[in-house]
Amino acid sequence: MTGDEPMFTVNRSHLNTGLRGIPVGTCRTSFVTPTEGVHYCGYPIAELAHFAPEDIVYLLFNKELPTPAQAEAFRADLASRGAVPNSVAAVFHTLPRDGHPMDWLSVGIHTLGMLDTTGDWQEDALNLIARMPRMMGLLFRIRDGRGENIPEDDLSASMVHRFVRTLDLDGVDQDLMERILATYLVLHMDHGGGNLSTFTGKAVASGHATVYASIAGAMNALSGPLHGRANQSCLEFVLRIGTSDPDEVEAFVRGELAAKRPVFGFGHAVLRAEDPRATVQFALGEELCPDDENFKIIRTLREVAPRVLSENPKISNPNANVDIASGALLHHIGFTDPTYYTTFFGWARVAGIGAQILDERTVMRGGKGTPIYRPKYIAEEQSLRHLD
Ligand code: AMX
Repeated sequence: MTGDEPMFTVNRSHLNTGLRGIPVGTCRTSFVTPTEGVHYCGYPIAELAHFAPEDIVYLLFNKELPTPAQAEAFRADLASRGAVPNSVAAVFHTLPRDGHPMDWLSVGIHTLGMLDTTGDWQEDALNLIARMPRMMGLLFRIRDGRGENIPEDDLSASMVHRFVRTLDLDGVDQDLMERILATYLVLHMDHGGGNLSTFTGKAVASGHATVYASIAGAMNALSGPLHGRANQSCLEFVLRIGTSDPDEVEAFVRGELAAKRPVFGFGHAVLRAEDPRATVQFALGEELCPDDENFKIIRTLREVAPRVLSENPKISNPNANVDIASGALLHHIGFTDPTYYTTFFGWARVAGIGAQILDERTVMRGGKGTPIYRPKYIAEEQSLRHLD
């Protein structure tokens, strides 16, 4: 294929559709297919689900899974970058406690950037990834009013362990929490080049704003209810159902559809089968918490909702999406407030967005990088006029 062959024809009907389906660039970290969902650097996500998050960060940045020696060296590299300055906690103490956790996350990333930006795309992306676990733990604790007596960070530990250790919640099974969070992070790290938060992060970076400013912008994009915050809405939906009785769940689903409300956790813009990330999390739930009340509800929903949704031929995919199961699992391990859920999604995405920013800034166009984003907008209802 030559560089000048047409790939796509833009018609007037494509305008004001949010660039939906219009090719704008290439992505080296992941792609999504209708049946196998997201693939990271070619590997279907189902094959990667049980890797350690650090190995998948390595994959996204290096495009190959690490050998054992490379994995060990990469963990040591992250450990050397992970220290979070005390002033991050000081800034968190000044924030409104009822501010949304995603706004806290964005402020936290900006704060890290103000304290220590090197200006090197790779250094800054890896530094931010290494600092996320501690920053996330501080965010949860201080927003919850538990800002005192925070355990010291252990930089040599895994990313997930550092978060769980900082959080130091009473009465929870920390091993279970680590297992579920590790899988959650791996499943959510990347999802192609054009999803809103990734696109936003790359767009901000294209003007040579810092990695921190770019990823804080991406987190703001992710916070919207039509994007990352859907996982918060999903668990709120499950809690509203409140029963795993199939007849009652079916009546609830039909009631939501009749009221023109979405059946959360089902449907997808690209996938045409159950999202493998949902399948992985259902299997994890069957193994780890089969009797959890919310898990029982989503198990019933998984049976009932696709059947009911398929009655409407307009719905392209009646099957479960990634968000159906993650909330029930997070709730089971002690995260009972769904307003925090999107911060886990954001934490994971820092890796994919960071890797994509690095590719766009240092690899694309033979290393020159993608130029500053400037799509064309066509003037509407603006005939030329002059002041009399
Ligand atoms: N419940 C109710 N209606 C649904 C539906 C669902 N689960 N899934 C699709 N539809 C409706 C759409 O709203 C649309 O209606 P319209 O023609 O009146 O606008 C019609 O069916 C056709 O939609 P589609 O082509 O199948 O999907 P889409 O690309 O327009 O939307 C999505 C995809 C995810 C927004 C939609 O399936 C939805 O709203 N699902 C419920 C909310 C949810 O779970 N969101 C999390 C998505 C996971 C993710 O991507 N992070």
